[in-house]
Amino acid sequence: MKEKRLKIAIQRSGRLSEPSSELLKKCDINFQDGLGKLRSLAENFPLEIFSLRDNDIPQYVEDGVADIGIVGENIIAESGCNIEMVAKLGFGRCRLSLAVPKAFPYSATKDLDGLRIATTYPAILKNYLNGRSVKADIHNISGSVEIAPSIGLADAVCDLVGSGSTLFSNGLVEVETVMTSEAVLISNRTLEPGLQKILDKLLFRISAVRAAQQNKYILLNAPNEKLDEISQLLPGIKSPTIMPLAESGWSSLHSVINENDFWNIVEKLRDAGAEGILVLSIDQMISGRDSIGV
Ligand code: PRT
Repeated sequence: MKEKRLKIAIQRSGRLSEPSSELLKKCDINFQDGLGKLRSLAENFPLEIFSLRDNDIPQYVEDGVADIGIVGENIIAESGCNIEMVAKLGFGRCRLSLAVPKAFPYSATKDLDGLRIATTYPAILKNYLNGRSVKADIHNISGSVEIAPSIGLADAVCDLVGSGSTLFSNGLVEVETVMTSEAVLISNRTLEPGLQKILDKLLFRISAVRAAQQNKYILLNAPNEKLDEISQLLPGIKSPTIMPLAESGWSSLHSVINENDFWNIVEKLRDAGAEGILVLSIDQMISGRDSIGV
């Protein structure tokens, strides 16, 4: 019988392409002839990959052409497709914001009443404005939204913002966040059990990769009389591993620390007498209890 394969759609060329294929590689999934073709089969996991335009991905997943996909929350919200979000992926972070020319005396959303707003996200914007009883003239344009006010096409824009430098260099000021977004894994709502099983295996690997990205492995040497104090500083998964060194009176400690606390903890460790501190990145981290969700 032909082996079942889960079909995943990722962006063919754009901001999410590289991080999406990187994530699959970190899950130890290899593709015949690499990625970049429209269709590719994984060699060591029952996965088939489609490289598509990201705007098309929610519809393909809803229709079952692809079983799962990686796409930004902004695209999902705009599509209105009936799909399931199964995991946040931690990349492609941005926000969809309203922005106005610098000279605009903006104080609240109602200041946009009756004005023209250019965007590539008309459905999200309409919904947002309706919720605030603001009636504006929404101009749906397909790109270069940020130049719309300077060429007289609109009074304001609603566009994706990363660093904010595009808005700044076009003389625009961000005034409201309509939504925040990151890349998520989406799934068709009615996956058959065999495909759901493959998705569960993929999610297990993604969860291990994501946990590893958020943590670092730390090794250090400490004088025995400082072990208690230094151990207290290392939260780890459970308690730190402690092993005696060849030099008497000294021990080696191994633990895992979260990247958010990283510098804070390392400084405290050094002040408490730790020496030879080594920090390593982790490929995968499997705790057995962690799960990723949306
Ligand atoms: O051709 P295709 O339809 O596949 O791709 P696309 O042109 O629609 O999308 P692409 O590759 O530009 O972005 C893919 C996804 O990346 C988006 O749908 C978002 O989920 C996410 N993302 C994250 C961003 C940004 N950050 C981002 N900064 N998408 C677009 N931008 C653009 C923004 O539109 C603006 O033009 O970057 C500019 C602003 O950047 P800053 O850093 O100057 O603020």
